[in-house]
Amino acid sequence: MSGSEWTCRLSSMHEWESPYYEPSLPVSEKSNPLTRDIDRASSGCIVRMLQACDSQMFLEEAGATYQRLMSDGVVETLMEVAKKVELILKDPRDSLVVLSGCGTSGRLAFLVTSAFNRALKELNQSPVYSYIIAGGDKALFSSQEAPEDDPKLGMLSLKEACEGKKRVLFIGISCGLSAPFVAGQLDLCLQNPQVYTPVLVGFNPTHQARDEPIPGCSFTFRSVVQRMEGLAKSQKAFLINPAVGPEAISGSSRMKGGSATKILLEVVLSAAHAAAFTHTPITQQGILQHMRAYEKTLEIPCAHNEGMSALLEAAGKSLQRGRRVCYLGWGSLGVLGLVDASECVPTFGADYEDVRGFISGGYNELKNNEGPLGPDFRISHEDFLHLVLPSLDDHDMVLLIYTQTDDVSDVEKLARRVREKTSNLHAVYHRVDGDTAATVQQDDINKLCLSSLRITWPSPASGLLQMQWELCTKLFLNALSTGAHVLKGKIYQNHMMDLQVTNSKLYCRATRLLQKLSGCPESKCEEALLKAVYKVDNLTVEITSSDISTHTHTARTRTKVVPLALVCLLTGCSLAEAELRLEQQPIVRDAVEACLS
Ligand code: S6P
Repeated sequence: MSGSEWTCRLSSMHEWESPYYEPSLPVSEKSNPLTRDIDRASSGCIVRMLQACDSQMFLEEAGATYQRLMSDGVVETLMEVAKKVELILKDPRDSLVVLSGCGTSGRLAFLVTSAFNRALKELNQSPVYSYIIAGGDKALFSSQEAPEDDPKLGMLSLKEACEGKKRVLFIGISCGLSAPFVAGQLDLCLQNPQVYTPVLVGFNPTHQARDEPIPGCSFTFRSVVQRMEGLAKSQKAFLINPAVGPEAISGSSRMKGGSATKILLEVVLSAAHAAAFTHTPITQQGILQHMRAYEKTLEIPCAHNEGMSALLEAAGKSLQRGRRVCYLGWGSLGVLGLVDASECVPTFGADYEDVRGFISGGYNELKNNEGPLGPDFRISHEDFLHLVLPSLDDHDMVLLIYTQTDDVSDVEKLARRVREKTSNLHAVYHRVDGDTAATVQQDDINKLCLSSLRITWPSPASGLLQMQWELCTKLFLNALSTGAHVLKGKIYQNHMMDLQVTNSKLYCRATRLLQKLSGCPESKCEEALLKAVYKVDNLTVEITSSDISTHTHTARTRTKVVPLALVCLLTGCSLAEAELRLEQQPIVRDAVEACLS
C-alpha cells in the first residue's frame, strides 16, 4: 500500500460511525474499514493496520456518534465505581468484588483480579477480588464457547462465589453486550439488590445490546441493560460502555475489546487502591491521567514497527510450514502469552500445537482457583523442555517474553537450551531507561536471538509500569498471532472464515458472513450452514426443528463448516464436492476466491 493510499485509509478512521455503515450490526461486530484488505497486505502493512485499529480506542469524542473511553460520562461512572470499590477496600468484612466474563473477558477478569489481590497482599490486606470465567479454569487456556450461552450457569457460579457475603460489587464483562452467561449474572444482581451492585463493562451503545431471546429465560441481554439504565440514575447499577471501534478481524473482541477491558478495570481498581491506602482522592483528573498513560503505551509498538514486522514474518513462515510458534514468558507477561496462544484455536481454527504458551513456575505462578488443570493443560517451562523442545528445529519459532524485573539468568539459561535446537529464537523484553542491572546477561540473551525487541521505558518501575508492560505485550502478541494467521491465509478480507460455530453468537456471525459473501438470503445461508454442520445434502425435519444449542453442540466436532457452506452456496455443488475443492485448495481465502471468480 502506498503512502497516499494509507493516508486515505486513515481518513476512514471514523467511517464505521456513520449510521449507514453496516447498520444492522453492533459496533463490536462491524467490519473495520481500515483492515478491509488485510488479507492481501505485507507484514509491515499488517502491523500498521493493526496499530491504526488499536489507536481508535482513544479517538476524541468531539462530534462522534458514540461515547469514548475518555468521555465525561464514562469517566464519571469510572469514578463512581472506584468509590464503591474503595468502600469495600476500607471495610472488607463479608464483602467481595467479583469480575466475570466469557472467553477473553473472563481471562482478563482473572489477570486483573490476580494483580490487584497481589497488590493487597503486599499491603498485608486480605484479598477482596474474585474472578469467574464461563466454563471454569480450563477456559483460561482453551476455548470453552458453549457455557457462554448458559445464563443459569452464570447465576449459579456467581452465587457460589459469593456464598455468605453480605455486600458484592459485581463487574460483568461482555464486550458485545451479548453473553447470556453474564446476562444471567446481572439478572441475579438485579433481583437481589440488598447484596449485589451490578456493573457492566462492554463496548457497544446500550441500544445495540443483544436482543435475541435466551432459551428458558424471560430476559434478553438488552432488557437486562435497560433495567440497569433505569437504576444507573440512582447509582444502584453502573454501565461502562464506550465504543472503541470495530475489531481489526471482525468480531475478534480478544483484541481491542480485551485491551479496553484491561484499561478500564485497571483504571478503576488503581484509583480505588490509591484512595483507600494512600489517601489520594478519586478525581476526574487522576482517572484521565491514568488513561493517558495507556494512550502513550499505544505509541510504543509504533516505534518498533520494523522489529514487529520481522517477528510477524517469522511467525507467519513457521505457521505456513505447519510448524510451531512457542511463547516462553515470565510473570504476568507469561500469562498474556498463554492467553494469546490459546485464543488462536477458536479465533483462527488453529491446532492446539500451532501456537503454545508456557510460563515460568507454571501453576505455582498462576495461582488460579482450581490449581493445576491436568495433563491436557501443561503450561510450565519444564513442560516445554520435556514435551516440545525435543521436536523443534529452525522452522519453529520461539519467543522469549520478559522484563528486567524477572529472573534474567533463568531467561538466559532457557535461551541457551532453546538455541541448541533452533536458531529461530526471538525476544521481546521491557526495561527501564538507565537501569543497568543484568545488562551483561541481557546482551548475552540478545546474542542468542535472531531478533530482539528491546522496549525502553522512561519512568522508574512502578505498579503502573507493570500494567503498561502488560498492555504493550498484549498488543504485540495479538498483532503477532493475528498477523501470522493472516499471512497463513486464514482471513478473507477482514473476516475469519473458518470460525468454529460453537455458540449462538458465532452461529449468527457465521450466517451473516455467508450472507455477506454469497449475497444469498439469510434462510438459504442458514440452510447451507446446517447442511455443513450435520454433513448432509438434504436437511431432515429433525434437524430444522432443533434449536441453536443442538446445532452448536453438533458443530463442536466439525471443521471448516463455514467455508464448506460458502463453497456450496457459491457453486451449487454437493458437500462432498465442496470438501474436495477445499482439500485441493487448503488456503481458505484462495478457495473462496477461486469460487467467486
Ligand atoms: C473473542 C474471543 C471470545 C470472546 C467471548 C466473550 O475474540 O474469542 O472468546 O471473548 O465470546 O465475548 P464477550 O462479547 O461476551 O466479551
